[in-house]
Amino acid sequence: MLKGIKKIIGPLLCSALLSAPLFAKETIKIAIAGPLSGAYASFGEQLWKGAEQAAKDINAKGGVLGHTLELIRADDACEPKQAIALANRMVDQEDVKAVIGHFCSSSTIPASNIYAESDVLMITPASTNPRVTDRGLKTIFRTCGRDDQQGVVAADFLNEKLNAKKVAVIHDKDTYGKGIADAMMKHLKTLSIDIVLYEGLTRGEKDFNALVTKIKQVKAEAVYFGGLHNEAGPLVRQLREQGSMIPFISGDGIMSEDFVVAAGGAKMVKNVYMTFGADPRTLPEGKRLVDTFRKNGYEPEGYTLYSYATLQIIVKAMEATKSTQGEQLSTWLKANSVETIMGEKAWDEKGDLKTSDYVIYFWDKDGKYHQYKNTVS
Ligand code: ABU
Repeated sequence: MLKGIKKIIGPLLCSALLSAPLFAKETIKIAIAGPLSGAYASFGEQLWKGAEQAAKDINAKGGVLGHTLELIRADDACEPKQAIALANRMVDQEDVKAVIGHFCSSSTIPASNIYAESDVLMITPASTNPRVTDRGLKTIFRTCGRDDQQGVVAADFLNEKLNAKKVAVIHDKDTYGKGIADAMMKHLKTLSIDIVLYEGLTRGEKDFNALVTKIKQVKAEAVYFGGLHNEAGPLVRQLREQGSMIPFISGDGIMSEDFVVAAGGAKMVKNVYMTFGADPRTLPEGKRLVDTFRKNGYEPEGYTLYSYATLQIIVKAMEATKSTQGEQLSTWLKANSVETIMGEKAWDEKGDLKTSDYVIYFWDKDGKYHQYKNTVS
């Protein structure tokens, strides 16, 4: 009911918020939604740190048409039920004008229904499952790619560079993990590569020794894992402890140095690869920002700069439309591109980026990741 009324009177209120002097001191609230606690908190921290720095920089230059940005911490712990409750709270109680997040696709998908119904713009910097944007919700966007894009890059790498003929495909049974494993496998099948094992593990478990034994029994020449670092780490460690040095490849769900910690140290992640967008830390547009993060003792890894860019995009759309109404922002974003710290971004009708930039990374002897350019040194 509240949501229905908001949708009808929303445009009036929003236009008042951005134009009337009466409300000149009112802040514009933006939710930063993701796992800010729990096993995947390092990813939530990436989203928070990026948006926090962006808000600081934007507010220092006068905010959004004179309004200060206020960020709201929205912790879903990567739990779909918590994400739904949180989305309702952000919309009904916090009255947020846009959402950066969520991180986990399994949270983003149900939460996005609530934002769309309430006419609130949601841009996820990190949820890569195709269903985030394939459901046709008008106010839902992303600043990352899709798993049907990164899965193909991983399969081609297994075929062309690793020359693996027998691959074990493991996933964590979650929306993202199973989805990316299946997308990768679909392309692998077109390359006539044998899938010698296809199995789901349970999130939160730490002992994968029985699974590793199976991987060895089927004589897999490489392992593909769909899931997050908390499970990828122990899996690769136990593989190495059982004496197998076969290549291990995964997706953006392990894009955190916490993966190395979960694996038991840098020596365990030798011969580990992953897919992720081209490293935004190396772009000239972001150099000064990267230096600022590093000066403050924070390495802007993974999705940190994606989150920074996402707030730039939201602000640009609000300034251009003089509105916070989701559908107006959406229409503008689908018709315009935005210059960000990660370069120029533009979207298709579904809210997906028009350009995909997935590449392969490897982990070096010090436990740092680098883009793979035909060598791991
Ligand atoms: N894309 C990596 C992990 C987040 C998710 O899509 O669930």
